Amino acid sequence: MALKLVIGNKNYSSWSMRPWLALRANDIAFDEVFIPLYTGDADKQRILDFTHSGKVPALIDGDITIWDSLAIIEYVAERFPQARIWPEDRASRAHARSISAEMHSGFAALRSECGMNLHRPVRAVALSADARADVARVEQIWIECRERYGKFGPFLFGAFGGADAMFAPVVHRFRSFAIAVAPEAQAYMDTMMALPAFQQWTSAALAETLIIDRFETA
Ligand SMILES: N[C@@H](CCC(=O)N[C@@H](CS)C(=O)NCC(=O)O)C(=O)O
Repeated sequence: MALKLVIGNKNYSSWSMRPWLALRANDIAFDEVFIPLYTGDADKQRILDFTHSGKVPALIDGDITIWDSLAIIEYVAERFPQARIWPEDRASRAHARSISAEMHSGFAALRSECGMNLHRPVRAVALSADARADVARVEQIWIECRERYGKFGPFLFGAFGGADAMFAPVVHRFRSFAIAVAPEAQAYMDTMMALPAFQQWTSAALAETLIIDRFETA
């Protein structure tokens, strides 16, 4: 039975984007179940019918349901070891998991001040000190990875993997909020933006017409 990935609006749902990219960039087949977010009780119930968390993304693999973006990426890594979602080397894998968990649990200021909204015209806004600190930390993470693993390829640990999937929406945030970054970080963003799976998500997002007012403020 094909995997099913339940996702929200591609324009806004950065959590949906992460496992979607992990699957698509590795050519793992799945059916996409799109449920528009914040439209009211009926769509919320459709999400609840898949997962009691009431949130997307969720991955359905037969009678197994996995919810939460990072748990899905971990599951995909186990289920499809040939995809090499995490680096083979134990120390590098620990590093990749650390930055992925840091992304998953942190960066609240950046997330709230620079929401992912692919339709939004590129425009800078004044960021709080906390958001600026988040930007600096993301740059540091990317640059450190590029210094350590650049010899293996252009992504954080060489080939595209779980950590890249976790940071992909940040590339859109930096781009659309015109956040200037160091050349090494910009090179990583360019690599990500050239990834076919990233481009597929982006063009599907730009084709969406649904507007979620609460995300159109920045
Ligand atoms: N920590 C969760 C966050 C999931 C989440 O917040 N999803 C949002 C969309 S990006 C959602 O489903 N919102 C719909 C709702 O709360 O009704 C993850 O990593 O998957």
